[in-house]
Amino acid sequence: MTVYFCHSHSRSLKFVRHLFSVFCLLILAAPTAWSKENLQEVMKRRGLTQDDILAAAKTYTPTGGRDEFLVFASGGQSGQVIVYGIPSMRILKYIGVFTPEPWQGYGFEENSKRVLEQGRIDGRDITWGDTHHPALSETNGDYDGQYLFINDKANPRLAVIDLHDFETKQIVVSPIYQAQHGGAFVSPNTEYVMEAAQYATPLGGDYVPLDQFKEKYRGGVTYWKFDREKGRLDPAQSFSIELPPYSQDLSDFGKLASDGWSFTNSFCTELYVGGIEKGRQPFEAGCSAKDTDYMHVINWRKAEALYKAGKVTKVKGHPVITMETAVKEGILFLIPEPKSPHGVDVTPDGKFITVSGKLDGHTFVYSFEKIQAAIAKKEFVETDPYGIPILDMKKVLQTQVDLGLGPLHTQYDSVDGVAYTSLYVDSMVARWNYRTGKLIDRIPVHYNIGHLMTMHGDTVKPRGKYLVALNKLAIDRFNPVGPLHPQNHQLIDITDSNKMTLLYDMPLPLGEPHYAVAIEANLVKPVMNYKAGTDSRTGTISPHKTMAGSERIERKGKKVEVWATVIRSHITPEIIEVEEDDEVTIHLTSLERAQDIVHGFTVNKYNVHASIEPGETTTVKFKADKPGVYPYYCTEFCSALHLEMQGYFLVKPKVKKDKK
Ligand code: CUK
Ligand code: CUA
Repeated sequence: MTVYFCHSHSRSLKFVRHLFSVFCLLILAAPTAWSKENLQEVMKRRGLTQDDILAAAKTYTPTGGRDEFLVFASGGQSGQVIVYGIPSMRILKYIGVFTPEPWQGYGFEENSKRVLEQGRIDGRDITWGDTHHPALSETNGDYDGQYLFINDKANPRLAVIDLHDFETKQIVVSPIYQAQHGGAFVSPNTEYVMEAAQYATPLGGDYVPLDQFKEKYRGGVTYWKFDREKGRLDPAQSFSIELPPYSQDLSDFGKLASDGWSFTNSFCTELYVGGIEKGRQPFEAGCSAKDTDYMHVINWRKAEALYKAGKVTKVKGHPVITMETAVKEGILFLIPEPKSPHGVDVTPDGKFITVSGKLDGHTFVYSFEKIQAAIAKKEFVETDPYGIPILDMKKVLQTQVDLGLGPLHTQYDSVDGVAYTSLYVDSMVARWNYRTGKLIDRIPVHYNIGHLMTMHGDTVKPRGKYLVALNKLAIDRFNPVGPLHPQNHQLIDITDSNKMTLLYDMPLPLGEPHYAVAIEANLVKPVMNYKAGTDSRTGTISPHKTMAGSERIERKGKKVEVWATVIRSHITPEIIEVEEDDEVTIHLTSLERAQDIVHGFTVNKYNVHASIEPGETTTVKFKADKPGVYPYYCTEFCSALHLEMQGYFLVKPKVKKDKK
């Protein structure tokens, strides 16, 4: 029919003819809504290749489809965790961890405020976090889908997320560090969650001048006991090992062959303290003067026994095994590692440990068997300034591989011996074999990759299939959105042993996700609703559980307490009237059982918000310090009568007695 228009040659005004021809061109140039395009036409219009179509087919998930793997990515500076699916790369959830998260009511209702309050430091609310490393709980060295842990580097904290409802349940603060990077990493049966300090400080954080750096500043590694029954870390059963003031970087637990041991790399073993403004060399030079740094090799099972035997000193009430004890008892050793190392990753069989030197350009593979042999024979080349025995690198090294520039982190494949290492400077992923020390192939990524992740890639049983490159820069990959670009997670197909293939670019607009972990989706079994009256943050039935018909308002002096229920489509009660300066507590119970029917609750202008999920009981609290009329309402479009799910909160002004 369009053709008719174009050829219907009227002898009317030139202008009209011109309009017609423009219209005609438009129709020919772009298919209109009413013409069905076939695949070839779409490919032509969008400039897609056969490979693009294949990549799309490998990632596209039709409506209602599910992902094979779930990713838990650090939310970086957002202090949150990002959950997305593989292969679709669809974001499924942001979990509030160290930072208030309004949708989930996290930090805006009392129950979750109590979790955030656990993260207070020196009485101060810290409402952000620099999250780096998420870790999934493990059973026999493989993910079990029960818990997720994540660290906060800036404020030395560790959080526990229960995957039965994807909520943060606990935050613990390190009693002895001022910074914390080498965590979270879990032991093969999640007995402990490990974290190492990063920037050396006096343990406990007291003031000591920098000229006493060597004597008084320290690093360390903490083993937080995890109580799986309770689903909480137990500070009363946790302990640390004092380490030299080398900047401890990343850690990993041994497994299978190396079970019972843990490994922590370090940089700045030069003990440099900076001072560019005083005419000294800058940190980056002072901290990379030497050709090697040290990996700490720790027998944590023996350390646990020492702790249980009371061979500790207390720092701020926290048990610490001193370096002296650690050396005397033979639980701590050092191994030289490549210059400015980053990343330490134990192979699935636990037999090898890989460490990459950012400035060395080599990835080192250490043999755990050789390490054990050297320790048994006491083959030490020297001790460090703190008396810690140093193993002969040449004797414990399995192989040393040149993968490219700026190697960082390593993950493993389901194929025996195959590893993947990120190359920050080269912006590539290298596939190689840690048994043979051979580079297999490399794929460019865009750009500047930090961590990388394969499916179950840090467990005893990697699943292969996919790899995600967690790139620091996106530069030209997406539509520009100002100077702060999104990060770019690139999905890479690793099923072809000849060639890795890039499948998808996912912009991540939340924080800098350092590390991520991916688990088979069917291993995670979250609930769809709570047992009636559950306080989700404690997992217990709330004393304020309220059933239909027992809603009430009670006053005790200046305290007004409300027990309310929510269900489609009303909040009971609907009118709450208080007096100026009353302390108001509103407990809300959802009477819903249906999946995905969530109500939100706010009292306008009082900065409270709750997400009341099916079966949940939660509480908001505030002081009615400003007389007036405040609507309250449900903030989720929960039903056709959602807008009517409202009420009035009235604050009567005080009667001014002294005015006649
Ligand atoms: S770190 Cu960020 S790229 Cu904190 Cu694991 Cu290596
Ligand atoms: Cu409940 Cu809207």
